[in-house]
Formats: sequence, C-alpha cells, structure tokens
Amino acid sequence: MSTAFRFALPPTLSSLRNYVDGEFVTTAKRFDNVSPLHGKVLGQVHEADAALVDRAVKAARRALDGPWGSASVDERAQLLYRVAGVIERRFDEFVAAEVADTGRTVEQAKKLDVYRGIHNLRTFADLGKQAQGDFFETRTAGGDDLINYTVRKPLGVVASISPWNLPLLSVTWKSGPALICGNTMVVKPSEETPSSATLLAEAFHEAGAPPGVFNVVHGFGPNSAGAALTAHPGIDAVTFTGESRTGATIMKAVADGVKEISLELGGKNAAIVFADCDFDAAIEGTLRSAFANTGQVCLCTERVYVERPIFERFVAALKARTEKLKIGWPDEPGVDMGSLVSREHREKVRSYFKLAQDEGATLVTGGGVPTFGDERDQGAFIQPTIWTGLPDTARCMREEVFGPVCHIAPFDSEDEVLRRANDSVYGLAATLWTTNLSRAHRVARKVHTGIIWVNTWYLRDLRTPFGGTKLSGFGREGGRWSLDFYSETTNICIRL
Ligand code: NAD
Ligand code: 6OD
Repeated sequence: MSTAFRFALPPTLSSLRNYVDGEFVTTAKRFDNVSPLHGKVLGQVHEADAALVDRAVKAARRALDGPWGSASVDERAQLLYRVAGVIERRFDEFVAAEVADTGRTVEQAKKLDVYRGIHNLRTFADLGKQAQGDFFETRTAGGDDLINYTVRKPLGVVASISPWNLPLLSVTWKSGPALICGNTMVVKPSEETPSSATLLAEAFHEAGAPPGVFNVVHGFGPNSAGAALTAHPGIDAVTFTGESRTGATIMKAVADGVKEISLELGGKNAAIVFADCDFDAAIEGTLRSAFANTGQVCLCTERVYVERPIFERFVAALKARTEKLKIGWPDEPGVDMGSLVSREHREKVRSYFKLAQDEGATLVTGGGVPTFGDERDQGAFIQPTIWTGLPDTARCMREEVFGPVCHIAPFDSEDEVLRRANDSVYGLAATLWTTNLSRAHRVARKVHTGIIWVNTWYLRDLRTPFGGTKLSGFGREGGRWSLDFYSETTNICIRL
C-alpha cells in the first residue's frame, strides 16, 4: 500500500480487523477505507458477516458468565482507567485515525474527539463508582414492617451502533457507562470511520480486558454487520446514534424481543437571537454552532431566527465572519474547516444547495465547493453556506442537511419565534442568545428540545442528560441517565 500521500494511516491501520473474543479477526470480504481529504484509499476494512457477529455476541455472553461478571465496580473502573491511559499514550495515533477517516482539523481531533475519548471513559468510571440505589422503609396497612432497596445489575450484552461524525467520542460515550455497569459489548462503528474503533480495540487488548468484554465488528447497516447485530437474539439492549430513519428501522428489528433501546437521532436545531443579545458573542457562537466540524454535529444550528431590529446587521456580520473561515488541510496553521466525511455526503449537501435555489432562497454566501488546484480537488471539501428568504415550510427549513449550512430568518415577537422554532419534527437542541435573564428562563422552558444552551453552544458536563424529543430520539444518556439506561434495577423487599 502506497503511503505517499498526506494524512495516510500508519501501516498498522491499513488493514482494519474485527476484534472478537479477545482476538483480531480477518475476513475474506473487505471494503476500502477512503480518505475524504483527497479520495485516496487509506486501507481495507474486514467486513464481519452474520457468523462473525454471532461469534462476537456469544463471546460477549460468555464473558458475562466469566470473571467480568463477578468483577467489582472498582475492578471495572480500573480497566476503563487503563484503557484511557493507553489512549493518552497513543494520543497521536488516535488523532491521525480521526483526521484521516473524517477529514477534520487536527486541532479538533485533539481537543474534542480524542480528549473526549479519554474523558468519557474516566468520567463514567468515576460516576459508576458513586452510583447509589434507593432505600425505603415501609409499614403496610396490615402492620408488616418492610425494607425495600434497589440494586443495579447489568443488562447483559449491549449492541452499540454509532455514526461517523464524532467516531471515538460516540463509541466511548457508550462504552464507558455500559462497561462500568458490568455489561459486555459488541460495537459496530460506522463503515465511514472504522479506524479509531479498531485502535480502541487495541487499547482494550493492551489494557488486559478479558476476552469477549469489548468486541468490535466492522461493516455496513442493511445486509451487513449492523443488521446482523440488531437482529441477533442474543443481545439484550441497543444503544444507537445516527439518522432518525435508521433508528426507526432498528427499533423495529428489536421490537419482537422487547429489547432496551436508546436512540440519539437527527436534529434541525434552531438558534434564537434576541435584539438584546451580546451581538459579538451571538455572531461568534452562531458561527461555531453552524459550522463546527463542517456542520456535522447533530447539535449544529441549521435554523437561525433573529429579532428584526438586528436582522440586517446580523446577516452582514455572520456573512463577513463566515467568509473569513479558512478551509484547508487539517494541519494548516489557522485552518477552521476540513472536508466533509465523504464525496457521497457532499453530494447530499450539494443537493440541498440546489434545492434551496429552487425553493427561492437568497444565497448570502457559499453555495459551492472550493478548488485548490491539488489533490484536495478529489476530496469532499465544501463552502460554509448561508441562506435567507425561505418560508418555514421549505424543505431546506425542515430537513436535516448535516453540513455547514444555515438559514437566517427575522422574527418580531417571542410567541412567534417560539411557535416557529418548535414547528419541527425534530427536537434535539436549541440555542438562545439574550442578556435578559427572565426571558432566557421563560423561553428555554417553552422550547421543545432535550438540550438548550443559553449564550453558548456545545459546552458539556458529562453528568447532565443528553438526548432529544420527537424524531430526535428518546431516552437520555449522560451522568446517572446513562447508568440507569445501562443497568437493570431490581427491587428487593424484606419483611422484618
Ligand atoms: P446512519 O443512521 O446512516 O448510520 C449510523 C450507523 O448505523 C452506522 O454505523 C451504520 O452502519 C448503521 N446502520 C445503518 N443502517 C442500519 C441498519 N439497518 N441496521 C443496523 N445498523 C445500521 O447515520 P450517519 O449518517 O452515520 O450519521 C449521521 C446522523 O447521525 C445524522 O442524522 C445525525 O444527526 C445523527 N447523529 C445524532 C446524534 C445525537 O446524539 N442525537 C449524534 C451524532 C449523530
Ligand atoms: O457530547 C456528547 O456527549 C455527545 N454525545 C455528542 C453528540 C454529538 C452529535 O453529533
């Protein structure tokens, strides 16, 4: 394999194997891992078939009956700390994997993706050690004295299916709490971004995870590892992050078995900018919320509502800041945006550029692909794009684009903007920009989303609940909500 191109992966990652029952497993069927930076093939991925998925689920089941099943929460935490330590030691490899697979900037891979990979494991190890049960003293009508207390037990074998947009963050966000609760896992990362999950398997191996506790199977969704995993009768729960339609398909796949399921799905998130906001902070915050990770964060803002007195000024200022964003190689000094995840995804985003035009949008800036005159022209780069002038009924206002795009619309009153912001099939996140404290509290309570930021965007405390309403999914993860999801609560009642 030639490595004579920028952001090639090290030879060890040019052949990505499955990790099943403590062993790295090759398969006959393989697919290419293509870099979105220049379209070069980074390596081959060994696709797991239904038989290998079956081996992984059975290994995970056996591990529950082995030493892992009787390990103390402290011992489980020690494993997670050791894995976090391996990631820290191999930090640059993880950064290289995330950058090569996704085309994001090195800065982001360091400060968000790999940092959060480590932080997710350590935080959930700590939270798991502090998890408490409930205790009730009871005297019944008949005079019996009882004590009731709850214990947490693992769910069993957890299937984790994750997307490409924040690969290591997503897998560790699920693995940290699932493992500290005593479950075992079969993880299927996105086919678009298989490298960091393979490295994570290496980290678990190096950290001495008992065979079968953490398994990774590679492949696609339908007719591949994803569908085989969700259809497997041996799994006890599914944690899924991805598109709403895929979430619905997976719900159906596990419905007959009445399996536990957590769904973190898409969004069409609104920002509401009141005239009393800190204007510069609102511009910088909206720039970040619309274009971070090239618009590929489920929490990104695609609808911006701005109170009419500052509308024109806001559009002009956001346009000026957007046009200063630097698109380029992930390691270029001052680079703000890398590529999208793939050419295929770029075609989807570009189809919305065309649709916006057909729906009568005014293009404020962007709307095309940059050219570089080098191999990046075979990559998946795209311009950050702003529109105005669309009605709320336009498809571009209702469908998730998942690229660096936003539409800015004026509004005249609080009631009006609430009605318009809430008029969405999605309900993941919203952002409010105002210096009026009462308004911030009042409006935040009336927005129908699972997450609301006021005067900031995507600042995280992992103890807080995370998830959405409507087509954005159900169930909450984060903090004790993750511990609740990944454990079975049993009540024990004792007559004294
Ligand atoms: P996707 O739904 O296409 O794929 C997600 C994962 O599901 C992949 O691993 C894929 O192989 C697998 N999959 C697909 N079909 C399957 C099937 N039938 N059975 C089993 N597995 C299947 O999503 P994506 O394109 O990878 O990610 C982008 C989407 O994810 C966006 O909609 C984004 O908003 C959403 N997302 C949501 C959150 C959140 O926390 N709410 C976080 C990140 C991404
Ligand atoms: O920050 C997180 O914990 C999290 N789960 C982020 C998901 C982002 C979606 O793209």
